Amino acid sequence: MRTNLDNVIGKEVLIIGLGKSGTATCQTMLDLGANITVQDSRSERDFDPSFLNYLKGRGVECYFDSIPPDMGKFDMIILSPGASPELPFVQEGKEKGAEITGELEIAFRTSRGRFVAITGTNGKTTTTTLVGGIFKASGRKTHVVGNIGTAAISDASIAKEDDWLITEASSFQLETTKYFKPVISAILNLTPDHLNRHHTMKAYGEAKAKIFANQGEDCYLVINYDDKQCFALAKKCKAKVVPFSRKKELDFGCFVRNGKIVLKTTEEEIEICETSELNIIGDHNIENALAAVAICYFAGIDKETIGKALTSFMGVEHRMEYCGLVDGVKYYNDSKGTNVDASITAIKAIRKNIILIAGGDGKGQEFEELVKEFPGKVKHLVYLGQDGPKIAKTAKKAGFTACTKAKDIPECVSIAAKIAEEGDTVLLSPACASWDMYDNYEQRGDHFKDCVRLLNR
Ligand code: UMA
Repeated sequence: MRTNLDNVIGKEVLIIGLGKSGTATCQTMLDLGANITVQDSRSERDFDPSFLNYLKGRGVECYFDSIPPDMGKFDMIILSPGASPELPFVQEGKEKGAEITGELEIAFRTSRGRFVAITGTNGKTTTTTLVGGIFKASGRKTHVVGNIGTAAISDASIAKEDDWLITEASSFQLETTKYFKPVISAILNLTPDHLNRHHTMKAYGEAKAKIFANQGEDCYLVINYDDKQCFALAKKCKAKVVPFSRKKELDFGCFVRNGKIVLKTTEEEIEICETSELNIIGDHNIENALAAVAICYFAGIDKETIGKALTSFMGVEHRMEYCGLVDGVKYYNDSKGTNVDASITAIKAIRKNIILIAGGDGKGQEFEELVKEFPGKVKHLVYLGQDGPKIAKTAKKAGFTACTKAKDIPECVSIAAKIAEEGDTVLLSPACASWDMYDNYEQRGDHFKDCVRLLNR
């Protein structure tokens, strides 16, 4: 276990949010001997009674849909990623002396394992899965954790010195870090997202840049050379910077030359594989592959293992996931396309004749950029959810009138199936979070796939 946390015995710790992160954090902090209070904005009846009994049995004080009356009593407040540090009662706790921190930071402090952390607006899950797969193929003891689904803290304390925690890190998780220091970090790209939480691009970029804030010369930062706004973050980095580029040959870093993925250092230049050997489609996936190659190379994995694992990788569920062919129409589930940039990337990966299903919780985004991608690509927009009408309004303003409203995913699929002709592609890529209609994007994607399966009957 790392320092900084061996002194929590008897300390008053408030954990905010009892989802995946909060529940696992609660378990870890109980094991470490802290006095725990939990707070969740949901009401008590939303939780499993046996779980609540367990908490009460272990002396945990619970506040559901209410706030602890004495915010001055806490030494530490641990936020779940979904909870903002700006919450007024969190600010009050801070003013009264509590340390404000988050689940990823606590995971780092409680773990002996080595962290690789991957962030960026898009591609995090694919790259994290890919890196995890390459690490596993190399025989390293690997935990694939973080925003991808398993809270890092769930595996943190069981990881040994030789274990690797391949961590997908969101801006929400990074925002509350203080000592977090991955051996290798990566920033894949930077485009607007989560602006309702971070308010400005500057603040969002700063949250992402915390991934390398504690890294020194013994560490690596892998970063997208082609994305100017992203690459600019590296100026402040003390780690060795390893750029990757899909567009330009580099003197040092990972890049594409004559259709081959090449890694070049001061000592050697190696060819990993042809980009045509990748099973994941689109330019963005070449970028994810370049980042993964750089991360794995600097973790000491040999080129054969990297090349073999890379070319056998089949992609990630809910991310441009092929769901089948019905009446000559291809269906793709990109429910993980929860922001404009992700959906633009999805549209770009398909050649033409797209029936796009989009909408949901837009998180304060504007949709002009999304709509700019429609000409020559999108035939029809089927929109749903809280911000679907905003997308349609933006499209109509730009002269794209082929828009149909649907009340839910089944109706979207049925409308899209009616409109689509042989050779077309139906693409669920909402450009929005799912939170207005589902618990998460996985549920939304699963529902979409179920609806597509029913079309086959
Ligand atoms: N809650 C509060 N107050 C708040 C906000 C939430 O009490 O102000 C409560 C909710 O009522 C709920 C709990 O907190 O009971 C949920 O906590 P959470 O939203 O932090 O969700 P977790 O279940 O802990 O899942 C989180 C990540 N969720 C978010 O960042 C919103 C998961 O990423 C991640 O997989 C998981 O930790 C494990 O690391 C999901 C996500 O949507 C996939 N991430 C965003 C994205 O990818 O765009 C960042």
